[in-house]
Amino acid sequence: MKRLSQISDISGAARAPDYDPAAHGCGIVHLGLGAFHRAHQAAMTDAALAAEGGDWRITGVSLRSRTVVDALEAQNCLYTLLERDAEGVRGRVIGAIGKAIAADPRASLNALCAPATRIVTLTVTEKGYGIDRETGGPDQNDPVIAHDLAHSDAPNGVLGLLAVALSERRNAGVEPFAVLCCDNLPDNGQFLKNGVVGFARHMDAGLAEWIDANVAFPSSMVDRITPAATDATRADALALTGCTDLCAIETEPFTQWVIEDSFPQGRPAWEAGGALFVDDVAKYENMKLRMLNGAHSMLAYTGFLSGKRYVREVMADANLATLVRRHLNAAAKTLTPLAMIDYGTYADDLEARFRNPAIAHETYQIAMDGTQKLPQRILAPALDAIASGHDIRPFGFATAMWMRYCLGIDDTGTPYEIRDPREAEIKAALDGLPRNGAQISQALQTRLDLFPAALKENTEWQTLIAEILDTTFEKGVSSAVASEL
Ligand code: CS2
Repeated sequence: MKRLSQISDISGAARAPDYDPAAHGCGIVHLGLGAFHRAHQAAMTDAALAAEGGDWRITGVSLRSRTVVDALEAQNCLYTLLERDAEGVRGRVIGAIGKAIAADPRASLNALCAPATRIVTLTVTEKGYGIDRETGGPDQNDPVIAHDLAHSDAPNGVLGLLAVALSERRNAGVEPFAVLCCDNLPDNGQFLKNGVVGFARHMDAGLAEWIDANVAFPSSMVDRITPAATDATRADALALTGCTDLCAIETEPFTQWVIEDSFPQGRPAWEAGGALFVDDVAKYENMKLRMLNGAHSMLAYTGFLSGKRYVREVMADANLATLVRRHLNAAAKTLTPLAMIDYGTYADDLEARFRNPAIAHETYQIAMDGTQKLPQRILAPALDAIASGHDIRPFGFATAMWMRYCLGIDDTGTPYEIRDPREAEIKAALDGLPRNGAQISQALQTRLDLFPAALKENTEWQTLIAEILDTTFEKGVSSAVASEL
């Protein structure tokens, strides 16, 4: 069987890039070479290269695993992107990645320092930055940050890599790159800027000032539901291309990228892939975080605890689907109006995307890292709902379901891993507590610094969560769901 490595190898029904990838140099370094990057920013860059060309291929850096790098390098960094929906599956081979490198500080720094690198993009997940949400600076309790502060000659984390690379560029008289955060965090450009400037301050105050004044950190909102690839992904890629492709990934047809247009050294024509350039991303980001991601987190905990493996199964359950719509409506009420967008239509479209029968998106995957997701997805809109006198029940319900999930055992008695970077703290907070809603809720709210004071002091919020949790303990999660209807 042929292994995908040349565009000319593609004999099946997949579409090959409309340009010659080898004719384009690299101008972007991407940190975090996971499926989401390959389904989203790399696909948009591919469209930009086809439309307007330019030396904008991507050097992808995998910060953790070598596996994806070896697999990509063995196939000349080409891979098949499948789009699935009720109509079927379509495939396209992406040529935008020019090179892949694994966690090797010097190789990563060389790529970051190359004068041709004009943009650095990142998808490292919420926890991957090592930024302390309270101070906005580097989290000194994070082992990667601690290592990098002590060894700035060989940084492993993103703050260290960016600060050291910017320092080397400054010393060499090379213009800085623009840094484009593509993770689901509010005001993600400023968030990352604060982290990098904070890290640089530990190295050299002058460097921190220079980064603050000279480096662009545009914010962006990214959206494309991308489940983990499976054997079915690889089998369909083979059928469509005629080639074995170990890097094939699958996603939904929908894609959205809203970007602040701040790229002093230029950028690819990402509009060609559907990107929207705006002056202020914040409203789009809040819409997506509170509606899509907030509903996702709610349905992930509730669905997982109800025995639903995939989002589509949650949506096929009439009671759960009603709660998803309730959550979307409640989240929409916390948003300020956005020109050209009707939040009701956006909610309809989200429901349709969640229902996509061809996408196998696991509730357990979305449930991961709750401590990193809850603040911006559930707690921030809950605060706004309180301030404006709107119903807080949907947010209290989502929070109670996360707390129920934190127990690590479902109603059938099956244990599971919580999969959260703060799992040890969650376990310590709950250790020895009886199944009592008020006590469990209190413990998680006081022992983890996630909950804003205005929520901790709100008696309606407290009573709501304790009651919902008690219903799950006394009658099970399905009764708690039914009581909401
Ligand atoms: C999901 C997101 O895993 C999660 O937490 O909510 O990854 C979601 O699928 C993407 O943000 C969609 O763009």
